[in-house]
Amino acid sequence: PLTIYRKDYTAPSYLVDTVELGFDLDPARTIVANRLTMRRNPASAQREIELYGEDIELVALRLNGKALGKREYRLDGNLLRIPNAPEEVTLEIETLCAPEKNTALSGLYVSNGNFITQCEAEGFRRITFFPDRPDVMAKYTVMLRADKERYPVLLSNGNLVDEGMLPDGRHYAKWEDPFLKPSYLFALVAAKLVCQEEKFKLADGREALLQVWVEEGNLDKTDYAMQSLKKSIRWDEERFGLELDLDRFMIVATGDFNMGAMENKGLNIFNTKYVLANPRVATDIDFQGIEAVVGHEYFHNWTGNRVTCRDWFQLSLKEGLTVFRDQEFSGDMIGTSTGRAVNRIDQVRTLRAAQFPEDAGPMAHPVRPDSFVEINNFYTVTVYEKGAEVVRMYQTLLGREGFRKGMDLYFERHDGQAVECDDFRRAMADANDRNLDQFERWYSQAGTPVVRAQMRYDEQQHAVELTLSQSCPATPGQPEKLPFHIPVAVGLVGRDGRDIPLVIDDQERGTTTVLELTGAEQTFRFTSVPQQPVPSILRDFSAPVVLEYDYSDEDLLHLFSHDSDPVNRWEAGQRLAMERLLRLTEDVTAGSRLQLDDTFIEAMRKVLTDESLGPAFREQALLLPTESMIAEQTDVVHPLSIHMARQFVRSSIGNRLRAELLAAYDANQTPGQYSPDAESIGKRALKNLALGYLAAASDDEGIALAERQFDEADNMTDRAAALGALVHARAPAAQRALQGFYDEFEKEALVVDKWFAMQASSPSTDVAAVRELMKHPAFTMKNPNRARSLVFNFCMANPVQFHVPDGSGYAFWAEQVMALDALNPQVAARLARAMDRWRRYAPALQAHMKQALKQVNGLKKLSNDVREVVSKALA
Ligand code: B3K
Ligand code: ZN
Repeated sequence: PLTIYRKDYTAPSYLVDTVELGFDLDPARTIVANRLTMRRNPASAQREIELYGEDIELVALRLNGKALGKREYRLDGNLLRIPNAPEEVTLEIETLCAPEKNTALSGLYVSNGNFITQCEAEGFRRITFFPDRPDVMAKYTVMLRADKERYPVLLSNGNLVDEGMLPDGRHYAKWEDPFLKPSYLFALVAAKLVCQEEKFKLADGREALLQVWVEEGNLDKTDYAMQSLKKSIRWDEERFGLELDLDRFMIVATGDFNMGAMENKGLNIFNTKYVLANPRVATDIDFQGIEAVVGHEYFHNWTGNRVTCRDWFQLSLKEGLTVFRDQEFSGDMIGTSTGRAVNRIDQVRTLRAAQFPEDAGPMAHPVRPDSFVEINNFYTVTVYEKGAEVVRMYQTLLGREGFRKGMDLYFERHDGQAVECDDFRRAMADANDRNLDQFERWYSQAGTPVVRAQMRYDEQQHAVELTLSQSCPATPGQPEKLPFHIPVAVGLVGRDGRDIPLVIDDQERGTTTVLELTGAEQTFRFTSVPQQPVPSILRDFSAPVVLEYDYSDEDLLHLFSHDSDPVNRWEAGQRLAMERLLRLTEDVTAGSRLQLDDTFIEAMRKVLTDESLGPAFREQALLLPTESMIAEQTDVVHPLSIHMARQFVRSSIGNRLRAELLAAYDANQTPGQYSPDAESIGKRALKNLALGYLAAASDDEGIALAERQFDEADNMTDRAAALGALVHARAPAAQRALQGFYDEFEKEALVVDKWFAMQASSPSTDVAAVRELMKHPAFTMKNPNRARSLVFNFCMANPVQFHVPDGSGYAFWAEQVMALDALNPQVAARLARAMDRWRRYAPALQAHMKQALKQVNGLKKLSNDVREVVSKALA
């Protein structure tokens, strides 16, 4: 397959002014008429018109009214070229496609009888021939025609300008989008749907019509999405002065969707998972996910749509920035400072559990990649989550106001344009009169930097010298790295647990200050420090780095009890736990007796019983690092040892903190009507964490509690937590509960997904059991949510069974990747990544993994998507 390089970018040869699309929608045979007005791009030396088309049949092609003969254009693979075209051109293109055969869910497809589109990144070319690249922005008019009874609702981007009846029971709707947009933001929906709608007053007094469209029977699950949309609109007005620019904003939910949601202009299309919720079927985490994703897609309207990407290498320009915006939105919606911290801790956890491993593996790439084979493989945690950290660092360096100034300048300069990550960085620098040249390395260098800190206390001078040094491991194609510009937020915690006021160069710097590490090594000197402090470094996780500091247990316990920065307070607990988990993992492998010290248990007891801390924070503090996080810290990974070590700590906590856990369980009940507010969510989280630990202990009381909770709970959060506890503890009641759960929720697809997921990730579910589950009538590989719930969860969230010594888990993986690739390459390539870190496993496992990878790579007929992932893994 062909590798595409960022350095090879050239401007488009022709620009498109207007696009008129006509659709005659038919599942088997849809006719698309496309009328384009184009003109030569003065910025390009290229004279040929270049259009892309994929899996569509060209029926007719006319240029300035004249049909083009076979010799007047060339069609090689997916590229249609028209040489010698005049300066100004009107192209008329007629094509055919078969939406019902489109299992890749890219382009125009059918989901449960409804027409849906997904065009990002390169799906528009599966609808019509077009210069399908984000730097070609045009005005669209869309005419939809379809059978009225089967498809009563006809939607596209922008405003509805006309509708009416046609002969033979068909009807039409005409939509006009007043804004310039790239083709990847085009969307249409032709469907049998119903909507919840509302008029909403915007800051400038205009009224906008907001709609959430779902299948009949789901109108009882749209409230939260609608509320989240209204909150998002308000928040963007208030925090960034950005207003909704359309009279109408629509969200459509579909059950068949490759990812979470899509920000098409004025017509966001969502996976049902991020729209549908009520207390009966959705958990707290689902509610939070809806708020975040509704916000994310809405915020794209400015960061992504009004200002878009020049090319797909710049993807993080819109994604990193928009994730940062949705994170800030979620934080502001919680409001309280510990609430925000808990939110931040979740972000750190995601980064460590998913992005750090990616950055250390065969698919490592910079936030702005230099090359790719298949762009869909680069919608990654690096581009999204690390990209968001990079944006967050501007705010940390420039302050909130400085960041806002940078945003204002960015829009002032680039509204209506397709730009690069560098343009964003320049806006931040210029608006604040700062030099951010070195900061560019966050975009160009892959890998997680390691910051090593050392502290020296000078008793005579009452001064602290903090020496920070940085390095970054090699990544594919980047053997050497240059120093990054790293904001390191620091505080000094005194013996009394209070922050010591910071003084550098005779300047008072408050109790937390941001040090800027730009060299390979730098020393910062703090004066007026009366006693030797414990340093609290990287407060609020001020940069996406690994921090190394030789903390003693005593230091960590001190920070765990006193650090005024809640993120570092949590971090101290994680360090205490990680140290023990690593040692215990070695003990399991060596066959030594397992022991957990009182110091650790006492620290956990203290946090569990500290009423001054909110329940949400206590839950985070008591949550152990995940098995994948532990694996990342070991040289040779033995998944079973890690699992057993972690289970040992879990059951020890369950046994030794039994009374306190029971008390926390009782104290954090949330009687009365369910509400997904932060405080109640925190209480349920702590209560259910306690339940999990109690169920992992050796007596039966926890199990009995879980059974009771399962039977009595009136909301999905508590139901699912209880069921999970029963299943994971292999309780005798688990089977009955699973059956009851299925019977009750058989008709709720998203709950059936949970049912599969819970079993797939349970260490009692082996390969044979997964194969059995795949025969269940409710299972299908064609639906991405369902495939993820069972197959992905087994391969990615059940390390004990996936990594069984005989390699049967890997053989299963190979089989499923190949089967899925034939249906849906994008989704298959995601599953392919389960093998990313294969070189880190014990040699016997490695051999089996390599064989499975080779088996997939040996397939002649393989998508570029999967080919890129497996060949990079083997390289
Ligand atoms: N921009 C879309 C992602 C499209 C993925 C294409 N494979 C969703 C989002 O990030 O908001
Ligand atoms: Zn996005």
